[in-house]
Amino acid sequence: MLYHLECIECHKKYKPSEVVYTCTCGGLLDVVYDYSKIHLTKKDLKGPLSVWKYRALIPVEREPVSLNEGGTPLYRVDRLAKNLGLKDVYVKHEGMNPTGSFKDRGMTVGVTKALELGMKTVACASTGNTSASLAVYGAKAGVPAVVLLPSGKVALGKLAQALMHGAKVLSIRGNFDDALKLVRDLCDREGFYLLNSVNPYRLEGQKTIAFEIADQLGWKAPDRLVLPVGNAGNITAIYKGFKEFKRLGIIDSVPKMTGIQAEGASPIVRAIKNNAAAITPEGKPETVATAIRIGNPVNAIKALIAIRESGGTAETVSDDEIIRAQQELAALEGIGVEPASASSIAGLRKLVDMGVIDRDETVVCVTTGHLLKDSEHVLSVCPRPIEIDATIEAVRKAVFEN
Ligand code: AN7
Repeated sequence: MLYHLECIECHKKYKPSEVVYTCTCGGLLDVVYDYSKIHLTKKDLKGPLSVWKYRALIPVEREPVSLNEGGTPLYRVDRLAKNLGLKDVYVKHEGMNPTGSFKDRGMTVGVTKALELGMKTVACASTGNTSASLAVYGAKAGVPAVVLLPSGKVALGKLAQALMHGAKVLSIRGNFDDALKLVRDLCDREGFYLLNSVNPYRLEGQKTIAFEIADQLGWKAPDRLVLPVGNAGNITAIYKGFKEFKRLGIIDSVPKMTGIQAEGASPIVRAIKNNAAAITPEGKPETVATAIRIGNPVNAIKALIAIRESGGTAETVSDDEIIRAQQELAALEGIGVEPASASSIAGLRKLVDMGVIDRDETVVCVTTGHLLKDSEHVLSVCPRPIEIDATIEAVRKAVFEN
């Protein structure tokens, strides 16, 4: 067997044919490969970018359930960089995936795995994007999807996707952490396949963000990677991707993994600052960035390892800083992202100002979701359209006068 599942705490092993999400000891699972049997070189990686280009490092056998995910742009953002006082900044815009977020990379793998395991229903809890992606990939696979959302706290674009693509959408009177607990119980009782990022196969798809960045930078890793952290799956996955490419001799180094959380939902940042072995969950997470309104990140232990091992760090940003960064990225670079994604830019600015990030570093910020996911928020922070009569005088007056 080329790979197996293994507990990161007690190292107990599980076969790929087992439906299991966490170890009997409670530890998180990782997909572990026999790298001596994987021969992947830069030459094998010619051609357009996509998640399934890296099949040699993706643990499924069957034909993928795919909508052409991955292959997102890496933009060089010189005007923003100048504004921040840096020289070399890039944005990996994951909002350009089929459903408008990075979650598609994990879902194409996770839903394919569900079919491979013969699962009849897929399910997740979500702050929004995971549910949109699961609804879409469930539809593509012809498998019913059940999604549990925190009532009143999901951006409209994401909810619209989950509804239109035919998921059973349940609005839970509680927050994301409550919904996740519930869906884990539901999956255990009903035999539904759990597709939150506690499922290690999801992360195997998401690690392709690292592979693409390395390729787009000319087979190099950046000095630093900055990204929003909610349930802490993505930071874990991207770190794994860079480590794998280093191990296979495709790149020479791994970036300093730098996680950004909103002030009102920052258990990982507190654990890093306090040098704690584990997080202390937050009972009442709150932020304008609803995607990362999470108090008890399920992948916290893996994320703490990624941040510490790579020499990275974690920092909080306020809602005002998030909104300012969102507007700055939109106006200076033409890149439209949702609030959670803008936290990476806000965090970069803060860490440069604090002197933590060196002005000579090459930095890649991951923007995880598209602006249109949360247009209600846009209307609350941007000026309203100017309503006028349909005459040229009125138009000229509005254009030239304040
Ligand atoms: C835009 O959809 O958790 O740290 O349920 O939608 O891997 O959780 C979304 C997370 C960042 C955080 N940016 O990623 C969900 C959900 C956006 C997101 C994150 C999310 P993780």
